[in-house]
Amino acid sequence: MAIEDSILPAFGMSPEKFSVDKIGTGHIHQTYKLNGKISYILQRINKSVFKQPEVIASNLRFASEYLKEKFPNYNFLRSIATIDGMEMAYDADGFPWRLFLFQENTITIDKVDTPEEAFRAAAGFGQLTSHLNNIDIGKFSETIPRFHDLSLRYQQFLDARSQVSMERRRSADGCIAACEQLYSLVEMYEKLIGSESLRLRVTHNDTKINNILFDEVSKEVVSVIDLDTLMPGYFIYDLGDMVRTFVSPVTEEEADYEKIVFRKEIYDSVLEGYLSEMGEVMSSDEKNAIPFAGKMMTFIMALRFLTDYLNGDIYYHTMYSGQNLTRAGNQLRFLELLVKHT
Ligand code: GN1
Ligand code: MG
Repeated sequence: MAIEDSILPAFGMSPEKFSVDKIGTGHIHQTYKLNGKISYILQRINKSVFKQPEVIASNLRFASEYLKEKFPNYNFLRSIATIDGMEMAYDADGFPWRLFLFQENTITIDKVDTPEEAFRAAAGFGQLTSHLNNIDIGKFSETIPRFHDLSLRYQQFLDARSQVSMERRRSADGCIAACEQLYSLVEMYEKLIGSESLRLRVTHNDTKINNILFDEVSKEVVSVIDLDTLMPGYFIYDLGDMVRTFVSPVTEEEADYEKIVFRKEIYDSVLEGYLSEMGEVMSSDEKNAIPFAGKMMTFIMALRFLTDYLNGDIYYHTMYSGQNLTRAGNQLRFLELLVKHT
């Protein structure tokens, strides 16, 4: 039985009315496009990563209700309810599925080509957090506990290092040493968070460029997508992941590290775009932390990719052996450039 056959009836829809394409480049969920008179996006949530999918649903409900009241024109993409009024439908294996209306005439991009794209996307992510500036953060829970906690990620790297096979250890030696040398970033992170100078906000936590839908023609931001990690966080997580993924002309998959460069005009536009929405609500302490954001998030991804390599590639989807190590090296190269230029 095709995947959609068992799940669509829960949404009151007939599978035979659609043709199905598997889409998306995400590492975590499985995403399908249902092509029909009206088209939809159907997504299976990875329940070993999101151990409490109901938390995703409740966070999104709070955000959506608040935004509907305070910013009625804001295009917040909510999933379509099942016939029982639930946010998700569960399949026979216990996986939750969600359904969204496909946004016609929109495109996503995998890398930033112009400062305008960087500005608009950064303003798009910034607007989400600034619109939620006064929402009661106490209503939100973490969908993945300590997701962007650099101390935890460093500890997970140490744990993986202590139990890695000889062979993988040897191939990863250079990356392991580079991460060890960057430990001072963990100390800086702990100091910054410990000082309580950053406000806990509702952040997106996955602000890659391909999580923005642009209008196909005007190239304006239509909406922000991939809201599973919309949860309490610090602004450095969002700004930092934008710096990480916008500023290099190549993605984290690039194996030719010569192609990784620091594009200053894009970096400046990311900051400008983000501050165009967030500038008024950020404190001066937060603004002082801006240069740390990209470094911290790039280091976290280097650690996470390396940790996964050391653990035998159990988290991120890989297509060739050593891909996680390539990703880690890519991030470490970009981090070197960030340290030099910012
Ligand atoms: C994962 O699945 P995707 O591509 O949306 C990861 C992010 C990483 C990203 C790196 C839940 O996101 O934190 O930045 O890969 N999401 C989770 O490409 O681990
Ligand atoms: Mg994601």
